[in-house]
Amino acid sequence: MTNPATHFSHAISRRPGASATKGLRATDRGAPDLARMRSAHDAYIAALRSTGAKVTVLDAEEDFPDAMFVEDTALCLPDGAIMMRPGAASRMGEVAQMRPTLAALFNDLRDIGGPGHIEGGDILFTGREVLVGKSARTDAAGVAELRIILDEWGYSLRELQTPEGVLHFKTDCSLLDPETILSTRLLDTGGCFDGYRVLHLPEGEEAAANAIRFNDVVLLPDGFPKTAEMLTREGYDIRPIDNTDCALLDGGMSCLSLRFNI
Ligand code: CIR
Repeated sequence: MTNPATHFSHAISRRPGASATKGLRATDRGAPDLARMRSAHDAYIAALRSTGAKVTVLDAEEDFPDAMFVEDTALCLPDGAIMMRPGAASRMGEVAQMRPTLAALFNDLRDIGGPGHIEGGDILFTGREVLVGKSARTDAAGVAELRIILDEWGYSLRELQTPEGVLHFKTDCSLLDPETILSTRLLDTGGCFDGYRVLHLPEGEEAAANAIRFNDVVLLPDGFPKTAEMLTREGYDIRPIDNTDCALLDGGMSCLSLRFNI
């Protein structure tokens, strides 16, 4: 039986729109180059498809500059999908845009109704548990509402804290296999990954932390040679993807898709 945290039959992505140049960012290091961003996005989709998965690519959504970061709109599990409630006001409307697509695929579709907030980037499903980092986007009330649904579905949820100044929990970590987490040293303090094998990002390459294990490959931001070498040495089949432009908007590999089995 394949692990639902690493092996997927489907993914959903959304093409970057021209409005992506206005996407949220903690620090303004310039606007993304749209042509390069779109070609990196194409390479990302091709890497997902190369594993045999079906990838649905939704049209760009110009009204929502961050809509390409679809991961934040939902949590998809074998039992059903849960629509999130983003903590960023400008991103709230993205959820309604995604909902019909997931409603057509999942029999059990739930909603985080509020008043709390939670974004998918703060949730790491490892197969044995769901780790959720509170952050500037995800609050205790949002986590509590998620917990009620996950209790019903039989998952254990562990509430953690995303470090100050880090956008999402998964900005700083990724699941490489059901036993192994790739993490920055900053996040891996306080025992949040006790019971897992942890590979630390080499110093200076912390920006490579947001990778994804997708079937038998690991999509990794390009340009981090020490991390690429470490993961290859550990036996992972890595696919480097240009993340230059998404990085300007604080995005990485996980943000660009919803991944699930149906
Ligand atoms: C934002 O600030 O919401 C977007 N510019 C980036 C979202 C990245 N999403 C993710 O890490 N799951």
